[in-house]
Amino acid sequence: MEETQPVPRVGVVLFVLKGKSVLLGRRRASIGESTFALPGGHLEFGESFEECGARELMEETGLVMGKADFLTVTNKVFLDKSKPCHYVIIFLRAVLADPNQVPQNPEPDKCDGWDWYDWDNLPQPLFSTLDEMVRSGFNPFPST
Ligand code: 8DG
Ligand code: MG
Ligand code: MG
Repeated sequence: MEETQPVPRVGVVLFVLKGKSVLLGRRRASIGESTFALPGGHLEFGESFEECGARELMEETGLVMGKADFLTVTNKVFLDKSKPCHYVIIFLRAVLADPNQVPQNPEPDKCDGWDWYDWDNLPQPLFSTLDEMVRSGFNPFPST
């Protein structure tokens, strides 16, 4: 059988914000195993970034996404894996449709659970791409 060449994939990842807190979960996945990461996943054919973000948030946390805004984009190659990966990641800032809704963990094979963490006191270790953003001074909160 013909070997398929690796290709870059597109992901949508969400900074879900509540007050001064952000939603994080500890990953159970080959990339970033045991690190705290944002909800998100792969863009599916025909989806807008917002549709992908809302679907991944629902699949991963059961939460309903409210208003979302584009924040930034990264282009990252993960070479340290047995199977190298290349991701273009679209980062959105989002709030919940209902700020009182509590996160669930419908994919326990992929995540230990979700919780809110104060931006000024983030848990460690953070997922590498998130860690790089935080260290560079990136701030997902609206400037007003
Ligand atoms: P899917 O099957 O549900 O479509 O995908 P997933 O299993 O939810 O994908 P994912 O690994 O959570 O996200 C896709 C890739 O996005 C991930 O392998 C690496 C990249 N990525 C970053 N930063 C972050 C982040 O903070 N959170 C998440 N979830 N993915 C991130 O570069
Ligand atoms: Mg997912
Ligand atoms: Mg995911």
